[in-house]
Amino acid sequence: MKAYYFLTISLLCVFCLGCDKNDPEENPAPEQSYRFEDGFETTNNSLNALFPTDGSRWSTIQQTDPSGAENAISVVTNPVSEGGNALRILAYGSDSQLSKIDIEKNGLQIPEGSTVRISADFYIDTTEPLADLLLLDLECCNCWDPAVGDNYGSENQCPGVRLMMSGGNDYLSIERGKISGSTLQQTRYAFPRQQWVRVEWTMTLSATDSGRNLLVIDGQQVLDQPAMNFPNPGVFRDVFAQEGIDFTLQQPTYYERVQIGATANPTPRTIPMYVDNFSLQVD
Ligand SMILES: [Ca+2]
Repeated sequence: MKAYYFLTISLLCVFCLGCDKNDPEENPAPEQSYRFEDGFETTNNSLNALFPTDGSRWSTIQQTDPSGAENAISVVTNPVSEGGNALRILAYGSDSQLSKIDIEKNGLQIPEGSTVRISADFYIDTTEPLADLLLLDLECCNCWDPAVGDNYGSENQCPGVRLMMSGGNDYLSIERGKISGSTLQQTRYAFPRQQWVRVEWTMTLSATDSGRNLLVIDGQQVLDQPAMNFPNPGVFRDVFAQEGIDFTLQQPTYYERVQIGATANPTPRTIPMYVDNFSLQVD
């Protein structure tokens, strides 16, 4: 059912894109810039220190274990790309459960029209195939129609855009299935392994095909492609209408959370990785 749903919305997207233009003046860029940066620095490698009660650092851990294995997350001193600590992620392969282990910052309010710059360093400590591994998600959950609820499973209830290994193995690309878009694919630059890799993802958010999508890996620009990168109310309405469901994208719509790590590891393989030097800038 889920596969059918994604296929349906992907196909519909082809027909619907560009037929629901928004007035740019209705979606002005935010009046105040926002910046969050975190290099996972702690004393005594304390994971808890990343979650202070004042909300100034990270919000939570997302963890879904496969049956028979327990994913792991910790603060380590080696390797690091910045300072004295990095985040270590160990994501076991998926079985009947989709394996996930990542760190999340929520409570954001990033509207259409914003320019979002997300950057981080990744160290993927395996040479095994990584096809479909997801590393970074920017999503809204409050925009989901509460009247529709979980009719399509919890996987689908937070629309957004994600960075995914694609192109057969290790070409990091921009995945848009949760907003009914196709993957913005690159095969120019394979993701280096067992070394630090700088990832810089810049978007100007738009619910039409005028969104800007720029991806730079280790200083190599691998994507610069205009495309929708924000949920479009008309697309969601039309997609769900095909299933006989009334769906109203909740307004105002904001991207509200960012997740980094193995936000999903659909491979059957164990993936050890490190993350450091994260920043998110909204203008
Ligand atoms: Ca650090």
